[in-house]
Amino acid sequence: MKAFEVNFDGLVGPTHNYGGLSYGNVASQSNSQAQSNPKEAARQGLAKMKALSDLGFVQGVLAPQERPDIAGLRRLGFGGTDAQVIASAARDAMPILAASCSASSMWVANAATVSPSADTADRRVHFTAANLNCKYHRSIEHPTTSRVLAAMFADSTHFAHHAALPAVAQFGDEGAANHTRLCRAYGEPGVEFFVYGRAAFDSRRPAPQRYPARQTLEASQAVARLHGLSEAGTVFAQQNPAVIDQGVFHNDVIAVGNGEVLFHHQDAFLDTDQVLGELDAKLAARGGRFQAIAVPRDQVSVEDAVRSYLFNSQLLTRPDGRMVLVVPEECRGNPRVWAYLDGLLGSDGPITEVRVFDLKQSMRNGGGPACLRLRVALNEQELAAVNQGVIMTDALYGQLLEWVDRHYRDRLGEADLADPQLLLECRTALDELTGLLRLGSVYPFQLN
Ligand code: SUG
Repeated sequence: MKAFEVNFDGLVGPTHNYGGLSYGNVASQSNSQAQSNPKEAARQGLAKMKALSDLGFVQGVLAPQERPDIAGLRRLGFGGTDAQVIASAARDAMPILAASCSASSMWVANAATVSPSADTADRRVHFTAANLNCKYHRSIEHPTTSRVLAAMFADSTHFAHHAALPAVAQFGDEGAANHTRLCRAYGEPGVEFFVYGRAAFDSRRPAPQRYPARQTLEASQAVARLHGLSEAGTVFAQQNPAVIDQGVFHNDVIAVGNGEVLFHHQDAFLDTDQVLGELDAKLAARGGRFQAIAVPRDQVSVEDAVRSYLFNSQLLTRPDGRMVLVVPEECRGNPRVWAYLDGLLGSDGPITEVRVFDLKQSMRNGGGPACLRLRVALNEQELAAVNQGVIMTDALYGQLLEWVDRHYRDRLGEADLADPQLLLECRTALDELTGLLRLGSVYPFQLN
């Protein structure tokens, strides 16, 4: 049976702003308080989705969330009408209101970890929503994420959904941003590669000193157990703590895998030789031929990788079997990275094309092409069982563009977050969106 990797991209929400909320994420910290443009952000994301769909890739859309998160603010003691909740939070706790307004659910690589049916014990596609409990603004995403994923992948003969792991730092889970899958073909059993930042229950393992390690080994192991993965089909590796301290807050900022290829920075992992050896052996046992492309630090430094987001690219297999690397504009702006890519294309390797996208609005918060998409490998039957309302078509693209133009502001600063009108705009837009994407009722304001 034919199988595909479907990329579901997060649609940027109407409250996209620069809150400086992510300690350890250099872009988020350095653009704190800058004016954002939610309309442009959503258009940039849609342009990428449309371009990839036009190239023949199956492309999906993942809906944004209701913000500000009024229910969350009520849990924190702000009361009265919705407008009063916003006003008192703005007066007494602006940083908490800002966190409650974040459109961070757009980075859907953090929405969940997904295991294709070829890898799982019960031969269903498994999803575990990420608890994202390292940051408040992200920890509030998973309840709605779970409802949206359940509405997209509703058929329980093909899809299994797991609730987010316990919300404590020891089980910190950032979803697919720390997970990649190697395989000979998407529909065949593959090797799921989990990369963690620290081992929470083993203090002898090294850990970063400056910035938090968001993903723990114990969280990755729990996800593998929930999904029914085999030992032959999993590899766990520790991220190099030194690169976390340089701003590599997720593994997908320093490595990306697809098919039999792992494109990574030389300094990405601890115990690199052992990790690559295990990937090689396990993929070989599944009939695959592992190909690691290690980018040397003397050509691209970790700092260049963090600034350009070279590794936060999408590595996609074209219909002709060659691979295309989808990179952000910032890669072209960095002479060392651009020279490296030039050399890569001239080499005899599997990557034969580079496509550049302008994603500046998202990049200023540390979100590149790979952050904006959740990969789901599906066979033909499973793809047919997906809610077709979320699959990108020319018609849906046109409707979504028109919807963005009608509902989104073209400028948002911190003061605007206190405007109660923003909540109403967001709810009106999302109510219409659930109709366009045929999701039913998924948002708190639709459920009460
Ligand atoms: O969690 N930025 C996100 C970026 C997530 C990128 N995702 C992947 N690498 N897969 C984060 O740090 C910044 C929000 C702000 O500062 O307003 C933010 O949440």
